[in-house]
Amino acid sequence: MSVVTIARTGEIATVTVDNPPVNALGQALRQGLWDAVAELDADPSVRAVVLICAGRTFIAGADVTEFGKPPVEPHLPDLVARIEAAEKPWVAAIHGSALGGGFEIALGCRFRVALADAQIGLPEVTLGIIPGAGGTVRTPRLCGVATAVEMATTGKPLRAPKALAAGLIDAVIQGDLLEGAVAFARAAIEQPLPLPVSARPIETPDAAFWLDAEKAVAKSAKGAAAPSRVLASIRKAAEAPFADAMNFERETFMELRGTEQAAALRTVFFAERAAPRPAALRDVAALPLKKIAVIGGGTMGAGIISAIRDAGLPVILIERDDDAVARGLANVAKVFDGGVKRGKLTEAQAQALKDGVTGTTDYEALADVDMVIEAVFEEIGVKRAVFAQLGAVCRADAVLATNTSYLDPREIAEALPNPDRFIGLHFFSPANVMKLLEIVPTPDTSPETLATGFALGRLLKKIPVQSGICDGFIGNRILKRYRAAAEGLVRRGVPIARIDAAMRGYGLAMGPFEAQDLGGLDIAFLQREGARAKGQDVAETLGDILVRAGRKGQKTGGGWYDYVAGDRRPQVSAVVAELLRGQVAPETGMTEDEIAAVLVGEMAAEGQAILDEGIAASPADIDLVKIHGYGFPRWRGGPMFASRSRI
Ligand code: 3H9
Repeated sequence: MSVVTIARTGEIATVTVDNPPVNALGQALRQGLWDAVAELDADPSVRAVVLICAGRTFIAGADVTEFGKPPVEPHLPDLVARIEAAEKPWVAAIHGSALGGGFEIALGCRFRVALADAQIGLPEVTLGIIPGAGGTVRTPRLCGVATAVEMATTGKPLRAPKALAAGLIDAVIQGDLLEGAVAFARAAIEQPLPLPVSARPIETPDAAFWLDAEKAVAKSAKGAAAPSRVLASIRKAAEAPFADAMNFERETFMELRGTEQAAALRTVFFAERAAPRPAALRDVAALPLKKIAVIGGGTMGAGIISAIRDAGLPVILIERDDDAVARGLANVAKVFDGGVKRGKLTEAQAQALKDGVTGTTDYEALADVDMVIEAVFEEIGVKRAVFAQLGAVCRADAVLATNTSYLDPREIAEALPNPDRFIGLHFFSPANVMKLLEIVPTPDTSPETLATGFALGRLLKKIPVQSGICDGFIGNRILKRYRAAAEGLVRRGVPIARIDAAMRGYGLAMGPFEAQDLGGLDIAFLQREGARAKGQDVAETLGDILVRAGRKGQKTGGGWYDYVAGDRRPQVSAVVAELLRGQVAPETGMTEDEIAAVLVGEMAAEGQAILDEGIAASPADIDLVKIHGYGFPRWRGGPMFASRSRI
């Protein structure tokens, strides 16, 4: 079947694109559109053309799977120019998303109309590239340079009403898109036509504007190359003739397409889309999820409840007494009130989200829930007691999940009569924000229960990654090795502050020591102490020395660094130097690049061990864990990708 079909309603022709799943602009589609322009130009009965798409979306962009291969004709910039130069005006009728090359096609059309919930955007920077078919050159001619810079440097799409206000589209269609677009086209051909977008004027901001924009982009890009390159391309559009700017854009696009960063971001793009639907579970039906309960309303429980409410499901919160219920509900309310403060929610929306949470101490309330997620204190006895009660009151098919981060789920499930519906679901704090969800089945977990864990991940718009059982699962196990390696460098004489600076320079938001000061050194310390108490041979760490001296991080006024009250900026600590004296070699001259190479190499080595043991299914899964749970820079592709391509 052809990916492009043409129909005629009187003097308006309709070109329909049907190239599932997202109408990406592969070669066949580009050729089909090219031929359609020629055919309709040659048809004297046609006065205007509506371009519309079948399926869930308008053209979602270039076909990313083609990026690793040599470009094949017709090239996208030529196709956009061909549509723009068509003898009949084309009207892009947008539903779903018009992104990247899809939006560039729409920019070649004389008019753009869209359904109210459609979105348009230039997400190329999220793939390590810039638009390559006029996106940076035509967009500012419609909406002005500032809006174009915002769109193209962040990659964030705009909804149709905002796009209309910005001048990027000509109308928002209510009701049937095709009917509305045909009516729009009929009216438009009775008026003088506007200029093609390429022929419209563009403003030229002064040097100060570009300086500010460059500073802002350098700050937010944190090492990613594409945002500053897309800015340069828009500047060229503002300062050079159209054709020169198009050449500049194309050259930049072609250069970036072949870079390591683009390859990394493409790999992550496809891994993120594959993760929620593992091949092994393709034929396994998940159990329906209509009502979920969470045990424990602390920070983690409240975050999980908020995430479930955001997905529209009612939640029951169970706590051990009325005061704890009240505190838990207040923790949830704080999350939604924060949304109001940040302008993300109206008061009414926040209230509706809060109203969907029922707090109680009565386990009998769980008789009809489909899933329970336990998020109580990380202590085996406490957790077992919870599951003993759940086993007694819940439906036999209800999925029972623990949010443990370090305990062995098999030991928690020992109290359960039918452990096939038991699973580990490890959320990351704040659970309503962090994308990662580690899914940890036990040997007893049924395929349906596992599939339901993934279904929850999809429902909550998380990145679910399956992990086998080991100390810390995938993410915290690698974190432990990373921190130990960072301490190893300190022992070898590398200053703490230089290690943190190296990892920030690498693209993480924080280095390993600053991060520990923020989260608290005591949690890991207590785990080590627990293991020691059980007779395990756990060597004394530098962190142990600090905790024993009362330095647990920012909350105690100091950890690896000192902190002045009310100021979160770390200050190099003479006290720490004194405490660690004798443990630390004289200062060595390791560069920041060398430091990052060592630490990322250690992460990758632990990742390889995790793969070898069958704890993770693929290097891509490990990379998703580090990117979405631990702030590893996305454009580096994750530690496994980065070490394969030798950082
Ligand atoms: C570009 O356009 C460059 C140009 O400026 C210049 C060129 C010269 N290509 O996300 P979903 C697949 S750069 C190939 O789950 P949703 C995806 O892998 C591009 N495949 O759907 C998945 O496959 P599978 C700029 C693609 O409904 C399936 O489609 N455009 C592409 O949740 C469904 O995807 C973008 O960056 C693609 N471009 O969301 C847009 N896109 O079923 C990227 C998706 O085998 N796409 N697939 O796992 C999106 O943001 C979302 O897919 C979209 C739909 C919002 C459209």
